[in-house]
Amino acid sequence: MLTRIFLMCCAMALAQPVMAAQESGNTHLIEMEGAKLESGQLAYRMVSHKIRNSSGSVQDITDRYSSEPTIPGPTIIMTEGDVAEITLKHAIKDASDPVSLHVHGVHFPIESDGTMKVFNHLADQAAFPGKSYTYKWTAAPGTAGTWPYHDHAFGDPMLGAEDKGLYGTLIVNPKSGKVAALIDGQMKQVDIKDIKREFVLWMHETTFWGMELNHLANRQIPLWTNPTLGAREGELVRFHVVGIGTAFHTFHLHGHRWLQPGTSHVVDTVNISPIAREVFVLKAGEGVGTGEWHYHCHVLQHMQSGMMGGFRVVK
Ligand SMILES: [Cu+2]
Repeated sequence: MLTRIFLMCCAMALAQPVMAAQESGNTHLIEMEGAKLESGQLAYRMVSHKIRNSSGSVQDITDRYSSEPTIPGPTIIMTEGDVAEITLKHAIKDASDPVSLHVHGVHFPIESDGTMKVFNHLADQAAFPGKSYTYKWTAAPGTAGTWPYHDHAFGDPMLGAEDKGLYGTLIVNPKSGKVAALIDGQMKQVDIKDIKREFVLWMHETTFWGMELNHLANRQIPLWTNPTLGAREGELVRFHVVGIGTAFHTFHLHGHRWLQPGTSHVVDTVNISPIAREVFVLKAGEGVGTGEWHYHCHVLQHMQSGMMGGFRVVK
């Protein structure tokens, strides 16, 4: 009897975090597909994203996304306490290999690992041609951050095809709604809702692949390769710099500096190794004003190959 009570208590304790998340947070109902671009590269596309809140009302935010497949893929934004059900469809023409979705950072059961049986010893967790696969993620407390998601199945059942463009970004905002930043030369807590523009920059071999999250227009704008970014002087902007592939980079932004997350270090150049991230908020043009500020990888060989872009700060 005691054992039974103990087991019941354990089961309740184990079940509690997921239930708490479902009760307090939103549920994201997402449909995505893996597709092929005209260039032959692969890319994810957002088909549908609906958010159901704790009282059951549903908001459709699909129109915030590009209607076309993009590199990087759609940026999924959640808040600590949210859960997501993501159904991935196979839409890669003339391909028999399955496509999958493997995410970092958040919690998920082993069935949602997005890997193949040869890898997880359980099952193929991927969408085969004409089929789909559903993944469940929980943005549990403590999983706030910017995380990559990517394929782990196509072409090579051990590695997948992230190298061909099947990768994207998950942002889990903290429940507090605030992030640390260096603003007007001081460490401050910034309200995330005051950030009107975010730039997602993936560093892949010798190219930046970018996306703007424009919260003024409620749109995700694909920026493609080595883009020029734009902001108004004094605007709070958040950068999400992510590495992918095999190369090691040094991300540098001219004229600006930021607080290295979790520290009081002020930096203007950071190392970005594959799947490493640097996420920071700054005030556009702070102390330096308007101008065509540049960002680039500081590895000379990568710079020589054109790994750079502009950060245009205007009045
Ligand atoms: Cu580099």
